[in-house]
Amino acid sequence: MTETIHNLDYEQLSKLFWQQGFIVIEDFFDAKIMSQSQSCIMSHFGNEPEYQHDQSFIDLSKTEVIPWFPQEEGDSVFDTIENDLRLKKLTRMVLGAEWKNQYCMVMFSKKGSIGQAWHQDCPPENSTQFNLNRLVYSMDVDDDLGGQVYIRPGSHRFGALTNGPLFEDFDDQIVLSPKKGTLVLLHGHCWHRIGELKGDYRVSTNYRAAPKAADDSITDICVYRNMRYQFSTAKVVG
Ligand SMILES: O=C(O)CCC(=O)C(=O)O
Ligand SMILES: [Fe+2]
Repeated sequence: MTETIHNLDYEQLSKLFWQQGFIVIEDFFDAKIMSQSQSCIMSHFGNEPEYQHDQSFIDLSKTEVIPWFPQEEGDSVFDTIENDLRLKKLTRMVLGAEWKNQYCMVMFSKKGSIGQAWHQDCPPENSTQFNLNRLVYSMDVDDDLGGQVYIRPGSHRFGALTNGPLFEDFDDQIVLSPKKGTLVLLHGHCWHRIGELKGDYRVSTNYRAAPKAADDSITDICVYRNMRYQFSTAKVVG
């Protein structure tokens, strides 16, 4: 089911995205721009970054990750990646001519992070209301590092996550180990989680986009197996 596509057949990639709820393209970005992005991220986080989310959110959601919105600070490497014409074309093929950028969010995990529990980035009840994760990996994720990406293929059509263990292994889950330069497109309704980090740190950057019809606050409520959490109010809402 997980196909890795190397040449850019935009039609085929879009079809595969809608079948699986995600696609993986290795070597989408060249090593030079990935290294630039990575060193910018590392100099921002330094050696001892602190978790910024509310402690009760971290405890409840099992999400040990530190977000950063780098475009607010104006380093142009993030704009260069966001403006990549192939990325824009692929996004257009997947979302249609009318789509919008949401924001660029770097996610940093420290040594010992348990990762992120199964979640959907936004409520799945209305199929027109979703975000598109455009995940760019500026460092290798592999077995030794941990922090792999777990996805249930086709689960953007399954509706809301069922109750159950927050890090359950599903028989049909797939596990991605994205290398430096890999682009992963992932539908926000698709069930996904991040595995435990065994190495020192892990970095991913999400250039979130959405269909034009999606609400601008679409990712304000994240769906977990044990709760729905609203970031703007820092409250459990269901
Ligand atoms: O860090 C990743 O690989 C993906 C994290 C995630 O769940 C997301 O960006 O929605
Ligand atoms: Fe997510």
